Formats: sequence, structure tokens, C-alpha cells
Amino acid sequence: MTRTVYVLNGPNLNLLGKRQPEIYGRDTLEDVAAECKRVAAEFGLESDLRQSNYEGQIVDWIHEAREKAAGIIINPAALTHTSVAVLDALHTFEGPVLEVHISNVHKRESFRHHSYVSLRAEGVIAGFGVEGYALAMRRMGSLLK
Ligand code: CA2
Repeated sequence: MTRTVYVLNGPNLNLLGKRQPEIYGRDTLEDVAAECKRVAAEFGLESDLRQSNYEGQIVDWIHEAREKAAGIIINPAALTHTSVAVLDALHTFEGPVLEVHISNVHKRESFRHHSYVSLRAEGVIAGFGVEGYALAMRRMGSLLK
């Protein structure tokens, strides 16, 4: 039985820590990956963080997770608000799914208030900055106990 958690990140999150620090903070995705690994280890889990700017790649990684991951933490970025394809892929995955947003999407434009992915997620974290990933990993640790 796999103990790996996929931490999937959607479009533009490769720029984390490099642009718009007033919204997304100064930590990079490499910092987030290291923190996820540290927290995952506390629960005997492995963290595998990935980022893509392509919807189809995110869908393919979710399919891969069906065999290779025990749970998925996902920040789908803009795909949150647009992608039935990502939602459908997540419906094929049997383990827990947690949705993370760095910013408080509910304090932003109204088009960010709706999430397709929330229809599948066990839980949603928004507005805790990049700390949201570590919180989600802790919750994943509880869910996979
Ligand atoms: O708050 C979040 O985590 C979002 O998922 C981020 C998405 C946005 O479309 C969602 O509504 C909320 C945008 C990701 C863009 O990431 C950047 C990071 C640093 C600099 C520029 C963009």
C-alpha cells in the first residue's frame, strides 16, 4: 500500500515567491515542497510535489495517482474555477482529496468564489498563505491513519 501524497499545483504557481508577493508571499514552490516533505515524514508519509501550466498534465497526474498515491493535495490555481476535466479526473481517484488556496479566494473577485474541485474535496483551506499546504498535509496524515 503506497504512503505517497501527491501535492499538485496548477498554472502559474511556478512563479510563487517570484511575483506578486503581496498576494502569494515570498516562499517559493521549492520551499513548499520541502515543508510538505517535513510534515509528511511526521506521519510516515512521502510527499511528491508537482506543478504544471497544462490542464491535461494535471489530469494525467491525477490518473497516475490512482495507482501511486494514497491521497491528493491540490491547488488547481485558475483551473479551480474553470475545469470540469480536473473535477472528473478527481472523481476517478478513490483516496482523500484536499484543496488548498494560498490566498483567500472569497475576499477576491466573484469568479474566484466558485470551485469545481470543492465538489470532490474532503476539505478546503484558503487564505492561510503557503502554510495551508502544511496544514493540509497534517489533515492528510489524520485521514490516512
Ligand atoms: O490562492 C490561490 O492559491 C489560487 O489558487 C492561486 C491562483 C488563482 O487563480 C486562484 O484563484 C487562487 C493563481 C496562481 C498564480 O500564482 C502566482 C504565484 C506567484 C506569482 C504570480 C502568480
